[in-house]
Amino acid sequence: MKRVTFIHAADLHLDSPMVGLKHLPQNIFKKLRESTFESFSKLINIAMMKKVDFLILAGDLFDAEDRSIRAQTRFHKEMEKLAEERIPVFAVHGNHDHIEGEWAHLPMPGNVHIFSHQPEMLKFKNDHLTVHLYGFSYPERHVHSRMIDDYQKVNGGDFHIGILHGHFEGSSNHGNYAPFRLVDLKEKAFDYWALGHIHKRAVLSESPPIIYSGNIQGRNKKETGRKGCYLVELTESGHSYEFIETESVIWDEMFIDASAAQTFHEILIECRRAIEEVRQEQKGVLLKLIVENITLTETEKKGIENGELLEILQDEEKDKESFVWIFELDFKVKVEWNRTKLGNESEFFNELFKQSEQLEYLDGSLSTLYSHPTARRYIDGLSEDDKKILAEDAENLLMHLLIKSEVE
Ligand SMILES: [Mn+2]
Repeated sequence: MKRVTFIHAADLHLDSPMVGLKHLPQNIFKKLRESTFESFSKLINIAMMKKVDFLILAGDLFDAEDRSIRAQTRFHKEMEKLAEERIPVFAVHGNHDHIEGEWAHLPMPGNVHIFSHQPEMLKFKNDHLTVHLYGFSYPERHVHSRMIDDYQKVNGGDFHIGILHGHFEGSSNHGNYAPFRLVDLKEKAFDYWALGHIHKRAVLSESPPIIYSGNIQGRNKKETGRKGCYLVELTESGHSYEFIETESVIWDEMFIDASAAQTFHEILIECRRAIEEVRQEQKGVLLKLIVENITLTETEKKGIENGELLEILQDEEKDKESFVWIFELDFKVKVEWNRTKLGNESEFFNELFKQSEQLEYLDGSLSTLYSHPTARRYIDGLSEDDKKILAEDAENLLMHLLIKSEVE
């Protein structure tokens, strides 16, 4: 039976600078700075261990248009490992590493096949079968046209695989590049679609598999959870795929319910328990910890408010190899209020609750930020859920301040 196996990965963003994280302890920052390379090495090891027929990289191999020499050298080395095992690589460039960028060109090893800037078909061949792979590389950063329309199936292959670095229409506001709809991909009647661009992995379709593999390493607090690649097998009778982790540092978020804790010490113990729960062997974890429903007395609470709790927890982790570093500690004191009662009693609260339910005013408040020429290049738009959370947080913050000042 004809059978082909391959690894699908995307959005390596090699040598991501990890902006704004330099304040971390040196060993943690170093691990983070190396993390894109480390996860890439893991990916290559998986490809070799599984003895796949080839590797697909669906764009954004490098983080920036200037492709650091360091990133290119490391990329080259990993590719040579695959060359020794006779594993070819099929890759496209995405919006982050488009062909026009200004960079010192290091030649690609012979086993790496890069698609040109018009959709084209490249062949993989062995003694038993032929696979047709289709793709294109970004000639420049902004490709807004529907490149999918130029993908043409070429008969004669045993399997057909599409590679596309682009935006799934309707999914988010995330850079609307080379947009496509699901029906566009399905119409092509390929056996697999290897997608790149969106960093959160997603299976858009089961049959044929249409998959965003996500990035191989999270690069900021928004890119939480497990990161990796897909190991795929296609046969004449069907297909299977499996997600495999590659990340070396995990970004995570955790909530602790502190309503039962009566002392500072009990909260500290709860935090330590949470830390052990997320700790990963051989990996680092960057954790946002949210301690909710705090009911401590003012004296017991002081150590949380003045930063001592965070300091203790960080101090315990800073020299560990498999660290859990809390980069943000939020705490919420349990304050209860009756919305209906307060609203009826006072016009002020009535107005406040009404405002916090109207999300439209947020657009106005944020418009300066979103129209700022530099800022807008780096930030995504807010979803309805994001807005709701923002409004709720604002209401909570206000209520805490108001109720606190009433008590004092
Ligand atoms: Mn990307």
